Amino acid sequence: MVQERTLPNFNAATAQITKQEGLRLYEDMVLGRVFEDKCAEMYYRGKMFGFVHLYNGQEAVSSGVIQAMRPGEDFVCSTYRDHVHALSAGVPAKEVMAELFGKATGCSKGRGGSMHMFSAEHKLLGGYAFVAEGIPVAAGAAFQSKYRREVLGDENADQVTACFFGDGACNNGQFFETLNMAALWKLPIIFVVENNKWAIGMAHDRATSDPEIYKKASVFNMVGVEVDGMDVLAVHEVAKKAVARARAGEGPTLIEALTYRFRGHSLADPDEMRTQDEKEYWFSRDPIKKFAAYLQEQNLASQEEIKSIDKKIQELIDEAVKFAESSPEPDPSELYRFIFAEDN
Ligand SMILES: Cc1ncc(C[n+]2csc(CCOP(=O)(O)OP(=O)(O)O)c2C)c(N)n1
Ligand SMILES: [Mg+2]
Repeated sequence: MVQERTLPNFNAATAQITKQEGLRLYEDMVLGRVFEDKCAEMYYRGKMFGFVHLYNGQEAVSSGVIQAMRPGEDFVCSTYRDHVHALSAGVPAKEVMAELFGKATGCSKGRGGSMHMFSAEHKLLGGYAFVAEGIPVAAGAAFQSKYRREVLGDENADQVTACFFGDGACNNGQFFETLNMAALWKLPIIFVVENNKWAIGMAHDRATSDPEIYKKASVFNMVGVEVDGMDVLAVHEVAKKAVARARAGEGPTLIEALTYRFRGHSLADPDEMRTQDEKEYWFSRDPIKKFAAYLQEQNLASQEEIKSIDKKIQELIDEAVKFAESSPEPDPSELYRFIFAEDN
């Protein structure tokens, strides 16, 4: 038997989502899942190089949080497991796929690859290869919103920043230093820990003094909440509250989402450390299957509507692959471009 943490109580009836909201959350999660499954296929067919870290299983966290924000205005900061955060933030699937293929049409112009998705247009602050590297960067984005609003008097500068990172990152100094500053300065930021129980092959419980990460917020006088990261509605509810708190100038929140990655750490990982029992426990809690069933039970969607979303997303991803395959490589004459800022 797998010993798992007791999940926090959540009454779905309090969520009261509309049909439109429900379908949007569902579609966003399916987009992440189908995209990542296609990535695995393309990686093993030799279409992309370097490390590729997939997000399968964790979709409810990305969708639940980012769909509670204002697309194209609020900032999102990711890690090396960044494709799905980029998609939820609105970066077109074809641009994310092209980036993975190293093509000039990719969202980072083919210069970044899997771990370095970026989009100024969609306020995606980047994927970051170093563990915890994005945390201070996200605090910088939140600081500039506050500074522009309070010091420069820009009424429109009410953007919130969401900063995603893993359980492993919470043992890193940047986590503690940044949370201290964010709380001190009441920055408009939400820290989202995706606790998937593992940092490559290191089990979370063996690596940290108190495995309940949300409790670490209390030493900074910050609100800390734990949430079932396999339940998109539960994540969405806590995210909405955290976004509202940040936007109202009441400061940051630390959200610990209890989740699981369905694949190995990266596509090069044989995934031999985790037990079959543990994997099966979490597979049975698949956030997408669970939410599809919920939508139907609540009469928010019919089986046909669910199927038509699945089909639409499958087509979109097939198009994304065609786009990536037919796109040009970056031109060698542009080797030195995008290293320094340009004047235009
Ligand atoms: C500063 C730093 N140390 C070590 C590594 C090697 N490394 C890459 S991923 C990883 C595990 C991080 O786990 P976690 O933060 O839980 O994120 P997850 O992979 O589970 O999403 C480590 C140690 C790194 N990339 N950066
Ligand atoms: Mg982890």
